[in-house]
Formats: sequence, C-alpha cells, structure tokens
Amino acid sequence: MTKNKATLIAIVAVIGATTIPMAIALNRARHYALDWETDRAVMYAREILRRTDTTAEQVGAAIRKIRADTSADPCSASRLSLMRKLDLTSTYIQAIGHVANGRLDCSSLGFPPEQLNLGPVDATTPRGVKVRTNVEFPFAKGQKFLVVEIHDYAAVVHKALPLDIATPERGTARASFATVDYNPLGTSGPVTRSWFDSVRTKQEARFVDGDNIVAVVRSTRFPTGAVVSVPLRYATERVNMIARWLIPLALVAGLGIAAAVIFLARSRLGLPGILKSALRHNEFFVLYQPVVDLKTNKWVGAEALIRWRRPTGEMMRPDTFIPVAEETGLIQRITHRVVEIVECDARKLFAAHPSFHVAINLSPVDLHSHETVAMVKKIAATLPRASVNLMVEATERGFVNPEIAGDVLKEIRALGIRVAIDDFGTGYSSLSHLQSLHLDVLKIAKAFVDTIDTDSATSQVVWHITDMSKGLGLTMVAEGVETQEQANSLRDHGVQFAQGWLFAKPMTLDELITALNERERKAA
Ligand code: G
Ligand code: G
Ligand code: MN
Repeated sequence: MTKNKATLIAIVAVIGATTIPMAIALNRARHYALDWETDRAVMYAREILRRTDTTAEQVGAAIRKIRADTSADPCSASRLSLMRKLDLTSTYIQAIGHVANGRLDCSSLGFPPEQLNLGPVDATTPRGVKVRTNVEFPFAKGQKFLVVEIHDYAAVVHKALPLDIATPERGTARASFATVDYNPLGTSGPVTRSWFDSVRTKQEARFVDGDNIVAVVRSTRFPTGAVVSVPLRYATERVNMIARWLIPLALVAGLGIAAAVIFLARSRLGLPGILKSALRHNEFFVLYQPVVDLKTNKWVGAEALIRWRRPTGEMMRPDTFIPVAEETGLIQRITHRVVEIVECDARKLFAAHPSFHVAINLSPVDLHSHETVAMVKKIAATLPRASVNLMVEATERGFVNPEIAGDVLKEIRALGIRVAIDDFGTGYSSLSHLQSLHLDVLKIAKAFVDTIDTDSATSQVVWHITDMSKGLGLTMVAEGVETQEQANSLRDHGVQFAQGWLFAKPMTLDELITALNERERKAA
C-alpha cells in the first residue's frame, strides 16, 4: 500500500463516515421538524373548528329556545327578554333578533330596525340556514359581522372570535369557511382560497404550499371548516438548531475516525521502516533445521531459517515479514543478512563437520537479480568446500520469469553450488520449468507429505511427484515429516532425505553443533 493510496482511503473514509450519517440524520431531522410543525398547525386548525362548531351550536340552541316560546308575536316581550338573556349568557353570540324584510325588526340590541339592515344572504345551507358573512351596522363602523339566520331568527356573531387562538408562532394565518360554497366566514392573515378545496373529499389535509405549512380540517357536524398556515421557517429553524450541534459532533467523530484510519495505515506502512531499523540493529538471527538421510538417519545438512526478535522481545514470524520485505524491496537486504550470518557460522560448523551442508532460501526477487550471484560467489570463496557445504533453495513462486530466474540459477550452479526447488507443487510453475531449469534437488512441500497414508483425494499426488522427480534425476528432500510412517513411506518410494519435527525442530548453531558431536560420538 502506498502512502497516496492510504491518504486517499483515509480521506474517503472520513468524508463517508461524517457526511453520510450526517446527511441521513439531517434528512430525518427535517422530516421530524416538518411533521412536528404540521401537527401543531393541525392542532390549531382543530381548535378554530371547535370554536366555530361551538358558535354554531350556541346559535342553534339559542334560536330553538326562542322558538319554543308560544306567544303569537315574534317580538313579544317574553321573547325579547329571552333574547337578551341568551345574548348575555352565550360566549360567542353578540346579539339575537327577529328578521323581517331583510332587517332585524326586534333584537337584543337596543337599536331601531332602520339601523339593523342585514343585506343580502351570502349562502344557504341544505337545512335552510341563511348565512350573511359581511354585515355592517352604522353604529359599529368598520366592523363586519357574521349573521346566521334560522327560521326568521338571527344571531350576530363576531367573526374574529373563533379565530382568536393563541399560537407561539408569529405570522400564522387562520380562516374559518363554509363548506356550502367554500367561501370564507372569517379570515385573519393571508389565506389562499384554494386551500379550502383540499378538504372537499376528505376530513383533514396537511401540506406545504410555498413558504407555508398548511392544515385544513372540516367539521363532521356543521358545514364548516378551518384553515391554519404556519410559516415554514419554524420547521427550518428547528433543523438548523439540530444542525448546529450535529455538524460539529459529526466533524469530531469524523476526525476521530480519520485519526484511527491514518494510525492503522501508518502502522502498516511503518513495517518497512521497522524492518530497516531491524536490519541496522541486528535483530535477525538464523535457526538451522537438520536434513536427515532417510536410510541411515544421519544428519547431512540443515536449512537456514531466518528469525526476528524485536527489541520488545516479540518474535515476528517470517510468514508475516518476508512478504512485506518482498513487496517493499527489502528482501535482498534480508537475504544478504542471512548469508552474512551463515558465513560467520560456517567456520565453526564445517571445521568439525566438513561434509555437512547449509541451504539458504532465496526469494523470487533474489532470483531476478544478478547481485545474488555475486553474493553467493563471495560466500563460496570463503568456504573450503563450497560445492559440498552450500546449497540454495528457490521457491516455485520465483519462476514467474523463468528466463531471468534460470540465468541466475545457472550461474550459481556454474560455481558448483547445488540448487533446490522449494515448496514444490504449491506454486503455479509448470512441469516444463522443471526440465528447462537446471536443478539438483526437489523439496516436497509439507502439504503433500501431510496427505501420505490418508484417504485425502490428493494423497497420490506425492507419489506422482516422486516418480517424476526420479525420472528427472533429482535428489528429493521431504519437508514437514512428523511421523515415522511418513518417513517409511517416503523412503520406500525412493525419497532420500527429509526434514521435520519427527527428526528435529529448527535450532541454534550451538545446539546444532552439540547435537552433531553427540551423534558422531554415539555412531563411533
Ligand atoms: O521457518 P518457518 O519457520 O516459519 O518459515 C516460514 C517461511 O519463511 C518458509 O516458507 C520459509 O521458506 C521462509 N523463510 C525462512 N527463512 C527464510 C529466508 O532466509 N529467506 C526467505 N526468502 N524465506 C525464508
Ligand atoms: O518453506 P520452508 O520449507 O522453507 O519452511 C519450512 C517451515 O516449516 C518452517 O516454518 C519450519 O519451522 C516448518 N516446519 C519444519 N518441519 C516441520 C514439521 O515437521 N511440522 C510442521 N508443522 N512444521 C514444520
Ligand atoms: Mn525452504
């Protein structure tokens, strides 16, 4: 992973981690705020309708009471006193009177009939209730009243009264209207007539029209409806309020995630740095795993296996750092370090055991560089019997580019040093490589050894490998041998050598020399 890529991932992660949840949250908040404000508008409209309904109820009840009087004269003294009493006791009725020739000829008001002209009827309900919506009286100039007439008796109602509800939102508009003709009965503030139409086919409507949240309700008992509009900005302000704490919170969360992502990216990017420092501080060492002759049980050689102990005491497995070293071009320096260590160990080892050998692992990168040849040449020069004492192992993965890899191996062989193909069968090299490359040894991967004497589907593959290897005249070393049965089967199939925990685990140079001396003493 490159630094640019990591930065890009971090940026994308931060943008994603902050903006996506924030956008979702703000969108939800917008919905909730709108719902909340709309609910309030509906509540206001219902309150206006309740007051309108109460007005209608009071008018109906009052006129019923007056008509219950049995006197012949509609303007009898007993009726007039009843009118005054009802006027005084009902909360929404301003006055009550009798209608004759378009005027109140007697009423709870003390004015003469000439001053109580009602004017033309604006609407008549199916039940015969006549409604006048804009009645003006000379004694109350500038005020318009609603007059509801039933069976020649009429109630004068103050239009603003049902609309006069308290709302914390300023700038609300209200109206009550008749569903006979969908004309307003009373309005307060800018109300659009078309809003009334929204309840022609239903009981209640709520919607946004321009800058307004609108709620419209229709009475189930009277031919009336009510409208309230609340400026949309109340909902927007609520969202802005949420956004004011949500955005900083999301930014903090995003920065936290960014820090985490960058930290993770750094720690991955940092491994090459740590590897370089490990090379400088000699944190690598080598363990040797003996190679055993399957016929004689003699230890004939050993594979050098790198180990890394961090200053913290932590052991790093080659499986984790070798791939990183290969990716970042540090593997050649690591191979070089192994060669240095082996060179240093060689004198002590080969002085006492001159026909013993040590195998060094070469990585695919090493196989594609001619510097490797120079390196092997240099160590070979220090060894009295290099062609006996030294061997290199190249993993199958190394033959991606068989021409170049082949050249490097050919030059190493030209020095008289044996070459092994490691982990054979686990990579993707083809059998044709085996013929074209000049090899001495084939190392059978542990994966195949594990299948010996099992009923696994691939348990025969190992014997195809041994047959082919014999055909090519290669010496075989089986890896990861753990049981005597595996060792016996391998020996019976002509495999000459083996490594594995059955014989010995990887060990230090001193342990190896001690063990070799001990075995020679016993054999003697
Ligand atoms: O030693 P084991 O002990 O865990 O080795 C794990 C893997 O690391 C094996 O595939 C082995 O071949 C590889 N390995 C061990 N030492 C070296 C080394 O010095 N160079 C390279 N390239 N691979 C090594
Ligand atoms: O790929 P290469 O052969 O270089 O790696 C050998 C690896 O196998 C090392 O990690 C070594 O410690 C491990 N190893 C060697 N012998 C045995 C064995 O008998 N059993 C198991 N499980 N691992 C082994
Ligand atoms: Mn190996």
